[in-house]
Amino acid sequence: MSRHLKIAAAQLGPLNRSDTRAAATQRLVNLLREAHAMGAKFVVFPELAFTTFFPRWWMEDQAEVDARFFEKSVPSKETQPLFDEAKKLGIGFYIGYAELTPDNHRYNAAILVAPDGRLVGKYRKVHLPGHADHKPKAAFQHLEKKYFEVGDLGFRVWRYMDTITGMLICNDRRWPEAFRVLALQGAEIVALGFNTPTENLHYPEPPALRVHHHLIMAQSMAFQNATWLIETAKCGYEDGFRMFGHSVIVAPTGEIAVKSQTEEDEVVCTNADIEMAANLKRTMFNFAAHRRPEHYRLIVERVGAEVTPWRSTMRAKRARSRAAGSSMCWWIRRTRPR
Ligand code: CDT
Repeated sequence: MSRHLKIAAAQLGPLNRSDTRAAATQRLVNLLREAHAMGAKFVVFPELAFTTFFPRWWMEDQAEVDARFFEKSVPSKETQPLFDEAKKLGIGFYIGYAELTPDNHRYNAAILVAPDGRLVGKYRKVHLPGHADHKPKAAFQHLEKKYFEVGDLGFRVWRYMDTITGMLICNDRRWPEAFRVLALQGAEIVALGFNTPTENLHYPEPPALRVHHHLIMAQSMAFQNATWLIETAKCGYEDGFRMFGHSVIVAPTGEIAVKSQTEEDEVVCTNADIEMAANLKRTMFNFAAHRRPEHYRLIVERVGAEVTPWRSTMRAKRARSRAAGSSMCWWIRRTRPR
């Protein structure tokens, strides 16, 4: 049985602070039309796709931040044309935005919309990178921990366009746990939007190495979880700060099916064989047959790495060997000075 779906990554070039939501929406509509002309049925837009990547600035007037960068409802009057066009063209899509809830919570969110315009699901970003404090000496800020709360919806999948589809956002792609939780629910497609600065805020790092990490993560996450993975960038010089492109669609084999070439508005598309994911889940990555969760308990019990100090390891081993009736075991002999 073959199951194919034409999937696309609709990358955005820079959206500056001065760009209105209406202007951003018009560009998204243009990308949607381009994807439609390529035959796409499911389109993934970037993280925070209606505005500039505002967490790069320290801002104190939260009311102004809310008005300029957060969405109180999606769609809104300004963003409605994207939803209308998608419905008209019969295209399903993923899009990221800054969500302000009626009870005043703020999340970095993404939604999944069906080709008939129905809202299928919502995800709120769990892994928030950066910091919450002002770093006046840094070239730019990464204040996701200031502006957003940790997502409270978990990692879910949806029956969607004859597939099982899950959503993640940007920094989530660095955490294998996020992908595995989706894969354990049968995810065949993972959609993810990102904004990744070309410069590392925390320590000097060659930009090419950052792209290398982005690509090896995408390839390994797709393969080890037997999913199609669509990762879409917002990129280019946004308000003078560069973010890299390299939007990719990766097959469940870990091979890059298509990749963007620019740091501008650009669509890449592929005809995805969804059964390829299902087959790998029955064979190499048949979780039910091969996983050993009884040995993975630390994954959920421990947050940070804890290394037992060498001295207490020695003491524990000595005590164990004494209890076993041996006065000295091989590892003490080996560590004793000769
Ligand atoms: N938007 C986002 O999550 N960006 C992060 C930057 C990490 S460096 C603070 C990313 O993982 O790409």
